[in-house]
Amino acid sequence: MFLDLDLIVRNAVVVTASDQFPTDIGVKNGKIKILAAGIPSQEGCREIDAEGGFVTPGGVDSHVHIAQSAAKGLGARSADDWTSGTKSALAGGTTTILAFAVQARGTSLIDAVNEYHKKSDDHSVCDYGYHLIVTDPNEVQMHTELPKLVKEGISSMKVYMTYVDLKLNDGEILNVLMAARKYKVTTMVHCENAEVIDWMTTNLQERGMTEPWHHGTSRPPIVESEATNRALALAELMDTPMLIVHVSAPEAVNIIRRAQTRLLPIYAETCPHYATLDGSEMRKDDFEGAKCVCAPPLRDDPKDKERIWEGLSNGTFTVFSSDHAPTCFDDDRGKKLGLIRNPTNNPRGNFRTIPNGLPGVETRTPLLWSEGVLKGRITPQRFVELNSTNAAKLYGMYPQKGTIQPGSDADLIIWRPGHKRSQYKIENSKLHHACDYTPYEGMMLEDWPRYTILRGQVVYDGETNEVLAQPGSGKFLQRGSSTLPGPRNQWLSEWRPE
Ligand code: DUC
Ligand code: ZN
Repeated sequence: MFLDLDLIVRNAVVVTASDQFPTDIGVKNGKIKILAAGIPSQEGCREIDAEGGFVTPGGVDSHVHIAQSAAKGLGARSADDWTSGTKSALAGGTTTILAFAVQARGTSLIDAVNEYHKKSDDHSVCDYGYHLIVTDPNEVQMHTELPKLVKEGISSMKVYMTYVDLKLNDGEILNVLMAARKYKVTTMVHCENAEVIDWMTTNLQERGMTEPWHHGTSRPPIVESEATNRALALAELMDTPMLIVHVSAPEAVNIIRRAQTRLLPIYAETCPHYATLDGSEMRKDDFEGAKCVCAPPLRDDPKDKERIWEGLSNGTFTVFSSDHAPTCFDDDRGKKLGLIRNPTNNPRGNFRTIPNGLPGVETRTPLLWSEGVLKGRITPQRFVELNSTNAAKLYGMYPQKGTIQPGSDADLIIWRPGHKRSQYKIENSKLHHACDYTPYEGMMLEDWPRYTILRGQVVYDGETNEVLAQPGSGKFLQRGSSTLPGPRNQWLSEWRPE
C-alpha cells in the first residue's frame, strides 16, 4: 500500500488520554493518516526517529494573555506580542493557545474580537483561538453579538468577580450564564471576592503594609473559596457548565470536588505556579517579590502545593493552563509600576499597582511532564488529559486538537528517549518569550521537548533550541461547543431560563 506521506515519526511510544502504545506515525497534509508499526519508507517523505521516546499530543494552553488590551487603569504593558508569545509556546511543546479578547465596558464584543484579530493574524506561529472577556453583559451583547461570534467559532467567555474594570455582580453573571446555556458557550470564572479584597487593601495601606507579599495578605484563601462557592451556586441555579480558572486554594479545590461528586458539570483549572511555587517567592528582597505577584496569590503554606498535585492526579482539575501574563520586571510599565522610589533611595513596594501575573507559556508543559509524570505524581495518560485533551474537549476543538489519532491535526511533542534524557536547567536566557525573567530561574527539570510538530511541520528543534515557524503560520481556530458533560435539566425551583 502506497500511503503518499509527508512525514513518518518512527519508533514512537504514543500516549493519549487513555492509552500508551509503540507505533510509527504517518502524516499527510498536516493530519495524522496512520498509526501502525513498520510503515514502509517512501521517497521524498521526511522521517524522524523517536528512538522509543514518548510522543504526546501538542499542548493546548487554554489560558494565555498576550498583547491583551489593558482594561485595567494601570497602563501595564504586555511583555509579549503575538510572535514572541507564540514562539515561546512552541518551544515548550504547546501548539494551540486560547487568548482573551477583552470587551471594555460600554463597547462591543465584536469590535473587541476584530481588534484582537489585527494583533494576532499574520503574527502567530501557533494555532489559536479567543475567549471573550465579558464586562458588559447587556441584551444586545448577549443575544445579538454573542450568537454571531459563536458562529465565527468563538465558543467560550470569561467573567471576573474582581477587578474594578472587569468585575460583574451576581446578577450580571446570571445574565452571562443564561446566554451561555442558550448558545452552548463555555463559561470561565475568575473567583475572588472583590469587596473583601478592596477592604483589606485599604486597611493594609492605612497600616503601611504595602510590600509585594502583602498582596497575598490582602487575599487569604477564603477570598477565593467564598467566591468559588458563590460561582458554583450560580452555575447550579442556571444548570450550566462552568470552569473555575486558576484555582490555588485547597479550600476551593474541596468545594469544586464536592460539586463534581454531586455530578454537577463543574470543571477546574490550575496553573504551574500554584503546583510548584509558594508565597515565600513574594518575600524576596529588593522588590524581586513582585515577579511572583499574581491573582489568586501563591499560597503561603508550602504543603498546599501537594494538595494541588492531588487534584491534578485525582481528576478534580480538568486542565492545566499557564495563565501566561507577562510584564517585564525592569520596566516602568511592568512590575515597577508598583515600585515607590523614595528620596532616601530605599525602594518600597505598593502591591496595589503591581501588575498581576507571571510568564509561563513555555515552561507549562515541561513542568507538568517533569514534575508530574517523571516524578511519579501523575500518569502519562493524565498528563495528556491535563495538557491537551480536556482543553480541546471543553473548548470545542476535539478531535482536531488534543489527541493523536487518524484524522487529527499532526500536532506532536516528541520527548527525549530515556537514554538521551538529561537534566534541563530553566534559565530565562534560553526561553523565547520577551519577558526579562522567569519565576522558575534555576529550576532543574528531567526533560524538555526534543521536537514540537504543528500540523506535520517541525516548528521547534530542541537540539538547537530554535523555533522554525514563520509569523503568520499559526491558524485561527473556529471552535465548536464543549463535548464534556453539559446541562442536566435539574432545577432548584420551578424557575426555568425561558
Ligand atoms: N491574574 C489575573 O487575574 N489575570 C492575569 C494574571 C493573574 O495573575
Ligand atoms: Zn488569566
